[in-house]
Amino acid sequence: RFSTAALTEELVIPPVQVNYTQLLINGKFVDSASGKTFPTFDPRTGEVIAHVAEGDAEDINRAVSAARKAFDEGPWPKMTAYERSRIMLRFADLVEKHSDELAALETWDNGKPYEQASQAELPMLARLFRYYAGWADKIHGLTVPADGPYHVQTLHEPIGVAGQIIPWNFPLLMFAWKVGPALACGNTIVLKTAEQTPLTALYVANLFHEAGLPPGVLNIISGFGPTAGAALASHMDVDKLAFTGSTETGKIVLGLAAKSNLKPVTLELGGKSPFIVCEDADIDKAVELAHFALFFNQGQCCCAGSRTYVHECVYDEFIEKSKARAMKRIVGDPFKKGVEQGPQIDTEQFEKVLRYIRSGIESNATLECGGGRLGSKGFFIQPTVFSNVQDDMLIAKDEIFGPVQSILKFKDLDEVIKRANTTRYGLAAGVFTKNVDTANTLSRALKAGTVWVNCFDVFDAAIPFGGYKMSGIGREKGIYSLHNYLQVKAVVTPLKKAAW
Ligand code: TXE
Repeated sequence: RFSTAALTEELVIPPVQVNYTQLLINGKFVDSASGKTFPTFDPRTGEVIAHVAEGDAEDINRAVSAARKAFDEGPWPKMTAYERSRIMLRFADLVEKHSDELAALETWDNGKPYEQASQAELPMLARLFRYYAGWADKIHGLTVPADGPYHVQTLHEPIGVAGQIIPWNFPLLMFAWKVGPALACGNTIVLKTAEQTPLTALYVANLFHEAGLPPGVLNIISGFGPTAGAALASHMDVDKLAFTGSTETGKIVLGLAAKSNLKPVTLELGGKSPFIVCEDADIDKAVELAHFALFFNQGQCCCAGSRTYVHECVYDEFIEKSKARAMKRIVGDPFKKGVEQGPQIDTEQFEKVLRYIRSGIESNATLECGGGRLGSKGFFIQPTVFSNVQDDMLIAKDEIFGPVQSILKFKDLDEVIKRANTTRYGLAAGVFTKNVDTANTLSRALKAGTVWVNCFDVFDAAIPFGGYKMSGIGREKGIYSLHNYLQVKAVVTPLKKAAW
């Protein structure tokens, strides 16, 4: 039993314990077929939190069979949409009831600040399920005017068994983005969590059953990518695959889907998003927003504003103030009040970020502050700012996924548009200006799935999210995500002469 109260003087957090470590198949917690387990770690210390059942191909088979039966035999897809939406609403209420324990468990397994988990992510989790509960009974087809004596209608049907693979940076939100729309449309699900963060999805899936979800509708498999993940992506009885993670793994799962049963795939992948500060911007606000755009969630955001382009007229002032802001950033135990930045997720990501910092120094970018690990325990990294970054440096091209801000200088709009778009990614972009013409020009010219103007990381349930280019395929959230989980069937019936 872990008591967070011991870790903090100022913040009172309920003690939390790990209750669920098995796989969730057909509404029951079960061991893996092999009996194997794997450890999940506390990123503050590198110590083991718990051993979790390790799912493999055989467990994916068991989970897919349960999801198939629940889809084919019901009751889920055959329930009224209103009944489905009531269960989703009850689930959202339970999330709110358990929100303190859930936030603590998320922080423990992931390392993100408790205040962020409890004040931002848990409310968003409940909100997203309420949003999609609202859609459940508003999904309907069309009547279509055809050239001839036919009555033509489209039926929007659930697609079947959805396979979903999620990453570790926002374990609960990624669960919500995937599960919410799939359930609203009447699908059944096998979801594989990330091996770094298996705990909270098991907890919330159990709440879903408490809310009345029938067995087999939502199955959760903890396990590794090349085993459990690959088995899910290549399963012949999975009708749709949704994946969030790296571009490299996205290519692999797309290939596995193609080689197996050609299941449709949505992908939400990496990014290298530009954040453009124009000469007319309020510099203090721009500095704060650019800082937030990059450092939020330890820099572990697919849409992080990781190329900060600053107009030459305000560049020097911007660098000074960005450096001062980063040096003030409060890094420490994520359970403590006021802490803005916790540890990176694991040793692999920690080493990757430090490698990129070394690469920035070696390529002669100017290290303004930070540049190394913080402390000697856990995976903490100093908030790091580089100036004089050039487009061809690795730190300006690759997704670092850590607290490393790269600041680049630009002269005019045409130039910055071209440079901002010269990337294999296209997930998001930020624009900071007081001029509406500049805002309109940039937001139309930037090749990115989201453009935030004078704001960043606004993640309303109704706003679609997804990438251009190698940042992905398809959109999640909003009405757009429903299309990922529906088949459209055209039904054509000849009309009698009198009716025509
Ligand atoms: O990602 P992976 P990793 C980026 C970020 C990070 C890098 C590597 O740059 O540094 O990816 O992180 C499962 N078949 N993002 O290694 O491997 C895996 O088990 C099927 C961006 O964690 O893509 C996990 O559940 N599945 C990102 C999920 O894929 C496989 C969020 C993501 O892991 C698999 C995370 C396989 N062969 C990392 N191999 C974002 N877009 O937000 C792995 N997986």
